[in-house]
Amino acid sequence: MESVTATRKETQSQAAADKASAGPTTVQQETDGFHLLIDALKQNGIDTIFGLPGIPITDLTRKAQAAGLRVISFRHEQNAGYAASIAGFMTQKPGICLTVSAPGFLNGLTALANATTNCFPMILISGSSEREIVDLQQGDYEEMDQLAIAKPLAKAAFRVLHAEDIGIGVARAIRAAVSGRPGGVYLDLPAKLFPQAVDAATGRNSLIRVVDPAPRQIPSEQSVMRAVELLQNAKRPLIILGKGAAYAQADADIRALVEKTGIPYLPMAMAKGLLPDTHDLSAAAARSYVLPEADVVMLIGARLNWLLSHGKGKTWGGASPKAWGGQKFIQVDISPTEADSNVRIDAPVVGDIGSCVSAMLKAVDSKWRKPPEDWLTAIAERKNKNVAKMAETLAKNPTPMNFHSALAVVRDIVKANPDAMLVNEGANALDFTRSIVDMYKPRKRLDVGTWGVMGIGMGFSIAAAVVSGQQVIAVEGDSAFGFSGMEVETICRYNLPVCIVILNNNGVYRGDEVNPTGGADPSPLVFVKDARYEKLMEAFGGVGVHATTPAALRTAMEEAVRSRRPTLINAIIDERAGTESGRITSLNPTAKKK
Ligand code: FYN
Ligand code: ADP
Repeated sequence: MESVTATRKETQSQAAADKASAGPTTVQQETDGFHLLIDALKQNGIDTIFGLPGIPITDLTRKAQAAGLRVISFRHEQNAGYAASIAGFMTQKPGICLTVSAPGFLNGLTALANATTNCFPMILISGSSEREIVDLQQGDYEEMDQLAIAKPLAKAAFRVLHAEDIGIGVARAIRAAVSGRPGGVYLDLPAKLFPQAVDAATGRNSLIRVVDPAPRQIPSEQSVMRAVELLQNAKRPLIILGKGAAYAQADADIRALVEKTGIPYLPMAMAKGLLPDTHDLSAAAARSYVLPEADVVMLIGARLNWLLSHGKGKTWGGASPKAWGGQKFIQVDISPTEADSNVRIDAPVVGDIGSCVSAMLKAVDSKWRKPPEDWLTAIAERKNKNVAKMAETLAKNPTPMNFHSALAVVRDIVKANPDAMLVNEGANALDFTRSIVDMYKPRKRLDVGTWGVMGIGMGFSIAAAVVSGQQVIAVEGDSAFGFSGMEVETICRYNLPVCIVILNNNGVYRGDEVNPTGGADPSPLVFVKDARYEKLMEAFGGVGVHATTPAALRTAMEEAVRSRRPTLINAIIDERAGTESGRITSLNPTAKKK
């Protein structure tokens, strides 16, 4: 039901007269911009706001909390923005980030741009300064034309000037964020809007409960048949599952399609667990074999961007860095313009993944022939070899710890707690975790995404805990942690079940670099040696652990999961462990060394 939180506006004399007579009250019901915004969000199923109070939205955060919204207040807007964006990914509802004007807005903007890049639905709501002064550039407090700045970085951007338009502004923002390819939306709310009074009934009528915000998009029958035929005639078919497939929440049908067709699949990082990583048809451990060898590749919610070497070049068996490897591609995606962006797409299937996959499932009938046995055997051989090699490395117990011996522990803990959310960022800390730690359920792995951005760690962890209520395990490089480390206070303040494991090797990539001049300054790539990150958590009442062995790490993680207390484990890794930029060393213009 609609629930306009009306402010009671009574003249003092009227109130006094009523009090005196104790007779029936004549009140004029009014609402205002604050309450209309809160009601518009609530009516559309928004229950949480991630943000940071300040001028002009301080009172909004108070009133939102008073009205029953959960308001999670951060130490820096960027982290609130990342939290909102990943809440959007997890729930298919736009995650809301609320910031102050100019600098607060800009701090949130990185996360908004990242959300757009990653196709996460999010709305950044920022208060802004007085329009008349901003537009004449007369030098207002935190003066900035925020709408103009947000536009190129967002999927859509809107400004509301009149309280009666808040309902429409919120409705447009929600539709833009979640329909079609999801993305980041900016909503500009000037300070003057909030106290604007509106008659309560008019206000109530101005609100919109958005009907069918992300309408199904049914693929054409012809496109489905074209794709299925191509797959059926393939000698070496491969399915690639991306985070769009994870987002779609079509888990059972995606699994059924893989299993019914018998086609091996490769999960992109955030699609890990969509089917359990231990699934027989997972080709993750044979990645560099299947990409060049496959003859037909079906992408489901994955783009042929840098993470897939643009679908061409040596990774795909091409003769030179830009040469096509000869594969035919099927692309299942909601965006009709995604196809042909890097290589030819022979069979685009445009629609929402749920509808596309269920249509394909129907087309795969009892006459379906599974892929040739020699393809499956060849993959299994590569896979078994890599898995055995990995098992051997994981079994070692070097002193000091390295990434493998520490992550062998994380792997066991995640296996024992498959509902736990895993957040992961860093370079080596990211790459090793991705290939060592198996995921068992969909949308449990949250990581640096399309940009490979550092700084998502604590924002994602907080949202993961708030949205899912599950234990969160954040595996962080020591450098990556630094971008959002202050949010451990937020984690403690809300008493969230977050266990942070810092794989600490004293620097960016590794910790043993020296200043080549012999000067007093350290290398730009190293940090304070033996930094005691765990004390940061202790400072706010959480549990801090300094772990130098896998056994100590295991005990600390088990205790964190048991107690659900905020925990930071400073896992000391050999400072010589780590490669520049991890598995993407080749992207460094000069340092091509491995
Ligand atoms: C994978 N592998 C495994 C397993 N899973 N071996 C054994 N067991 C298991 N379970 C193997 C896989 O076959 C590869 O070996 C290797 O491990 C690496 O697999 P991965 O990670 O899937 O492959 P790769 O080549 O690293 O993937 C490319 C990529 C990925 C671009 C998709 O690197 C990625 O997502 N990178 C994001 C990086 C990022 O954003 N970094 C931020 C850095 S910040 P082979 O088959 O033998 O090759 C600034 O520096
Ligand atoms: P990854 O990084 O895992 O490869 P990408 O972010 O590159 O994944 O690709 C995700 C793709 O999924 C995007 O092209 C996006 O348009 C698409 N997508 C997102 N949500 C849906 C959906 N519900 N239905 C169909 N496609 C979707």
